[in-house]
Amino acid sequence: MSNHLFDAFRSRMPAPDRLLMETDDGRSLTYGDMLARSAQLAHALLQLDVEPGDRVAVQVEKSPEAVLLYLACVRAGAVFLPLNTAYTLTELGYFFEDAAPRVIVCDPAKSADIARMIEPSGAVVVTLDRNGQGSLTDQASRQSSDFHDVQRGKDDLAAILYTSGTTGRSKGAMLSHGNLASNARVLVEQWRFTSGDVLIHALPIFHTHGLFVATNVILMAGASMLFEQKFDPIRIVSLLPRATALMGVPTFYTRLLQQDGLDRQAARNIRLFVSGSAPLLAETHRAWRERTGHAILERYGMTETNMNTSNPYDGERRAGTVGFPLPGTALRIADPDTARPLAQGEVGMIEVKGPNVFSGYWRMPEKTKAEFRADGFFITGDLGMVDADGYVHIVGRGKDLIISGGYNIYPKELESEIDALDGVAESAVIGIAHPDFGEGVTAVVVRTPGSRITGAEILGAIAGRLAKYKHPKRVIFVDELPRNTMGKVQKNLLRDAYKDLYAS
Ligand code: MLC
Ligand code: AMP
Repeated sequence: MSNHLFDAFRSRMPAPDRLLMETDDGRSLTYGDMLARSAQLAHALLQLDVEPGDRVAVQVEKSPEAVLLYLACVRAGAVFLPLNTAYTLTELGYFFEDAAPRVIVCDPAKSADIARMIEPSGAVVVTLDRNGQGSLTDQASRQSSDFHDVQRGKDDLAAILYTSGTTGRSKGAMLSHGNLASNARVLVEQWRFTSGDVLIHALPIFHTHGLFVATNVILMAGASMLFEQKFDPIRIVSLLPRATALMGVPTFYTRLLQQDGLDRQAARNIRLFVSGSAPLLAETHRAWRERTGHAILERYGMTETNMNTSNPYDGERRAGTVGFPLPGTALRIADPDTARPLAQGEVGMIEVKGPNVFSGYWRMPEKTKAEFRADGFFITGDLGMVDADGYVHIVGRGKDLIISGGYNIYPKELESEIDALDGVAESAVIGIAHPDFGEGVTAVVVRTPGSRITGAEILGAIAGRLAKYKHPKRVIFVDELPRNTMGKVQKNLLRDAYKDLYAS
């Protein structure tokens, strides 16, 4: 039977004894192990009555088993729904209600709370731990290591990834087998991955970057990865001589530059450093080149579209740009209001179309419609321009979004929480240049008359409700927020006023 995405991996699979991954706690997994164990997990999913198209929501720590579970979902025809391990129970409640998963896979510490929370929905809650009796891994160990992959075509869903929305509710981006397979194939070709490559994988695997860019590219190339639980710059420098490639968010590169051991000698075996998910400062690009002799290759993507553009493998990797549209992806710059295509050099909305672009938001036809043009181009929300040589520059965002260390934070979500507190009249949450995270989440708050609410009290109130990475790094109190004549808060004035807040 044909299973579009897994067949694509299978077609490039090396000999069964080739290494797929080695972990920082000394475990290794070959391609043969991957085939057998993902088959066992796929059987275990079917035993839980998972049917094609059913969602399997997964909030677990990074591990080989988590990757195997992703592949098992693909093979069983299920829709993999990974969730950031930082999400609180409050945040999870929304995702479970919206996605209505058949199975929820979580860490043992959370399973009782989650089971209680979703009780009426009928979803099954299981854990993935290696030693736990009754865990999915345990159930899988008794299954056959042969599995007939469930038939899935290129338009069938492989995954749903939630992305926060500018106006509140998170939206589930529906990604098909074809979206993932086509993008991985293009990236393998563009970045010249072969079965001889060894990638340092230190990204989380619940977002596009770590899961679809890094992991899918490795599977599609039949290559190997050094699979790190966390990003630890000292350890990454020590791993460089054993690897040929590294993919990271800009914070990886700025933190690595602080390591004395980072030099040409350490990077002697590396052929490619890739950066994405947030803007890489031209200054970081230059410093990296000086220290290692390598020009970082910057690319641009998003959850809804996978990767859209990349700097060239051969040819100039131009600092401050995200390179050229990938083969098969059409990119244009349009007037955000009228959709009129703009000329080269003009700044406007980046719009994209291609096999990489998702089919829509889960159960949100209206929101889906609003973010596509009539001719099928997706409106990214990023503002950019194309220079005379065809390089795409991202010059800003048309959406109120903060990117901190590669994670997206929508101010609206924080503002709603803060505004609801006693003693707060209103708030504006902004991103301010931050030397480590790129942008630092900052809350500017107006107290109600007579209120003495403190920053610590505000942070205390959102702890347990919102994931830690979303929390403001600073809370600033002001008498009033600047507004334009329409009454809209002028966040640009606030960003200007506090631009040096985190300057080191
Ligand atoms: C952790 N913290 C963060 C944070 N990460 N705060 C803001 N922004 C972040 N990104 C919090 C922690 O909870 C902690 O709080 C404090 O900050 C310091 O933590 P740390 O130990 O320094 O953080 P660390 O665990 O080292 O994580 C930093 C990081 C991580 C950069 C390694 O954030 C990371 O892996 N980012 C990658 C995100 C990613 O994969 N994005 C891709 C999205 S896909 P406290 O108070 O407890 O000390 C996408 C599409 C595309 O965007 O194009 O790729
Ligand atoms: P996400 O919704 O988490 O997938 O984040 C996608 C957003 O990250 C994009 O819409 C961009 O705003 C941003 N992004 C990704 N890569 C880059 C890059 N190389 N430079 C600037 N912004 C980027």
